[in-house]
Amino acid sequence: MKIYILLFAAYFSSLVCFGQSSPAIIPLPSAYEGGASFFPITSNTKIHYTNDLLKEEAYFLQKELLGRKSFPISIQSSEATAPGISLILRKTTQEGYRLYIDQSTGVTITAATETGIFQGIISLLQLIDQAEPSQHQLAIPTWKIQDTPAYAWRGFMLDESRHFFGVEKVKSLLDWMAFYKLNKFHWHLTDAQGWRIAIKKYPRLALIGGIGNNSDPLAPAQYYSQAQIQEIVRYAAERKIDIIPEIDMPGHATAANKAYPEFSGGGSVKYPEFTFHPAKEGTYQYLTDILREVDALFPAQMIHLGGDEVSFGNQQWKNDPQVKQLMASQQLKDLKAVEDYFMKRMADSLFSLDNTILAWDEMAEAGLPTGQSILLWWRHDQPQQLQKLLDNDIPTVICPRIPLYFDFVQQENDRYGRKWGGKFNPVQRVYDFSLSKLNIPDSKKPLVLGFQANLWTETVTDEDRLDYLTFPRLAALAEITWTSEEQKDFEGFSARLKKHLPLYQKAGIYYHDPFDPDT
Ligand code: TNX
Repeated sequence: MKIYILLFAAYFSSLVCFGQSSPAIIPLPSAYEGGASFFPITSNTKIHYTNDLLKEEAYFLQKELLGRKSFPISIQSSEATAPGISLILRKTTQEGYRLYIDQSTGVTITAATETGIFQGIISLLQLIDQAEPSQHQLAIPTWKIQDTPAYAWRGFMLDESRHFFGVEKVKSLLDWMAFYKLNKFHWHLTDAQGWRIAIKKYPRLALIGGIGNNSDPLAPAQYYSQAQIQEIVRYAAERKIDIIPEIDMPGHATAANKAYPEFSGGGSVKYPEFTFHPAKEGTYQYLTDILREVDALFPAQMIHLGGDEVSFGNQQWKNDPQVKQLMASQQLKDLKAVEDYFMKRMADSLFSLDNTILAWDEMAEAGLPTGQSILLWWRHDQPQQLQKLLDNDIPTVICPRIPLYFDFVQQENDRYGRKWGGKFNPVQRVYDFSLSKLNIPDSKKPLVLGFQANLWTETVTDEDRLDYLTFPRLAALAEITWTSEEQKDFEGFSARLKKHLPLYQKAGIYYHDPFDPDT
């Protein structure tokens, strides 16, 4: 067995990836060869699995073949006796999968885990999507692929506070994330403009906090019921995606404070009622009760606590007698220390629920529990924040505004959307981003878990606009998180992307076409 694995590894590492055409798979696989002939999937082809753990994956492939190509084929829980599609779990230490398509023996997907099998299925589906349509067969090019992700964190964030999109759109985004092997969905569910998750103990959070959005402060309440959340979590799990909910605190709390003003810590002239109150014991109990329900809804055991931009709204803390008393008793020297104290207490609550704590880079020096916290570096104009995270040995997700904020426009002449000092995020800027742009010493590189793009939705008023900002940059994101830096090449990516644009069109996605200056 061991020898087989070694031979296998040696064989694939000898494959030459460059200078030959590549499969139109995004993200580009680590190693591949072949592709010159075809294996036909016909209505007699069967999906085979022998390990019960793979039942769900087999069913997923069956369902997708029917859905995408109107092609029903059956599943057999036995080894293949004729050319078919075999799903095989095999012990290896390597992440990822092997997809081997042979003219006479058919399709074999091998991996160490169900997730690896799923990733192999996705690559197969990308090839199937591009197969010439025919009623009787799907001709799949005979690629032999060995594939391993470069990073464990391949994330996308959606803000549903500023505008709300609902179950169907979120499911469609999860479909596309899975299609691009992205695996972490960071769900920004609360912010100043709206609270979007039902909490049983505090029903007014959704009923009152859910009223309004960035376009219309009086829009009827929109939020997810707990049953809807569970449905979305299940849908994501089927696609091997973890969902990380964000309950933003102590800032960005205006919507919650509208519902339960007794826990408000006030704000500033520009951002009234922006914070929770850091010096009332009740606030910590209230938020802990909320987190207990959130924890029960999200099995990934990771919750994002925000911690960003608290300074926008903590001016009232300065003159509050209770805050002054807290500062004296806890020896907190300034308002930043109050902020850190707040986050540390809430992190302790989450820690006791055995959750990993996530927060924005403002929390670099708050002393959140080591080994149990992950921070996200977003302020591209403050590289010293990234430096601090790494100096403090904090596992980090990289999501700088430039180039990974998808609310920033992707072309010069867009009228809506953001830019930063004239800079914006065209698909090539996203694609060209990599760790080597950041000057990180080799010894600190293992702290980087991966990359994430964030879609903030102040300017995203409807689904078309969401699509227009997300596609095709989601494909570029996939490639910076999965494909190794040495393999990246924008020209090759563009050639593959051109084959994906018709898929967006077919799915009714309102995408931006980077190759057509008129879109
Ligand atoms: C900054 S990123 C924010 C968001 C905004 C975004 C707009 C972060 C942690 N905070 O609240 O929506 O900029 O680009």
